[in-house]
Amino acid sequence: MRLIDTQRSGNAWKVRLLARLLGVTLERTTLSIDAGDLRKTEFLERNPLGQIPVLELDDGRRLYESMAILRYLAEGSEFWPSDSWCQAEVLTWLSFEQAQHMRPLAQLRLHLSLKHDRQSSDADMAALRPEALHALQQLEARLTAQERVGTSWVAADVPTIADVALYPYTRMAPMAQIELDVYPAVQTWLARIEALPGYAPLYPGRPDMNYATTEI
Ligand SMILES: N[C@@H](CCC(=O)N[C@@H](CS)C(=O)NCC(=O)O)C(=O)O
Repeated sequence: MRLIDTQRSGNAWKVRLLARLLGVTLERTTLSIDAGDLRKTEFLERNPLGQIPVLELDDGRRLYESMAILRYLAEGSEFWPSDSWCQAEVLTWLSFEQAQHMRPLAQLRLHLSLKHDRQSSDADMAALRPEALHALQQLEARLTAQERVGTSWVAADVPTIADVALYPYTRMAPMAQIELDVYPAVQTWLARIEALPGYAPLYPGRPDMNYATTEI
């Protein structure tokens, strides 16, 4: 299987992280958003939605959208529990990640730390900040509630694809100019994910570069 990604994408990081946690080897084609690779016909033929990550199966089929890719890769593992109630809980938190969490955090990171084309005081950035804070407060509340019932993870009593999906943009929140100090349960959870066997940082073998801005 081949993953089409970019080095800095949090959505692609989810897929590389899960693959490493599962011990699955993915070939990689790493593109550059800055160089316009995602607007080229060759890429748009692979994903008409024009976004990475894309997973290419050995038989030529392609999957896009990180949630769908995580679900596919996790089949048969604890990261996609077999119990239907647990599956529904995982879907709840995957949906939260896509609808409320990823967009404000990713947009703030993109403009304030990668493109440097906005100030935090600009109207669009200022509007995103409360959305991002609200999402982190929701995650903190969920993890605190889970701890009360003796569970360390977002959706189940084992790590699932919901934890994997929520990890990258939470970890990179400081690049969105949001500090994580006021979210103790979130910080403990991040450390727990980083202690899982197979944990993959954003840049291979370089956990010190999780906030790096270079495309290489
Ligand atoms: N909902 C999608 C979002 C994917 C996404 O936003 N990808 C970004 C990189 S992190 C991208 O391809 N951006 C380029 C663009 O939208 O032009 C997913 O979860 O996979």
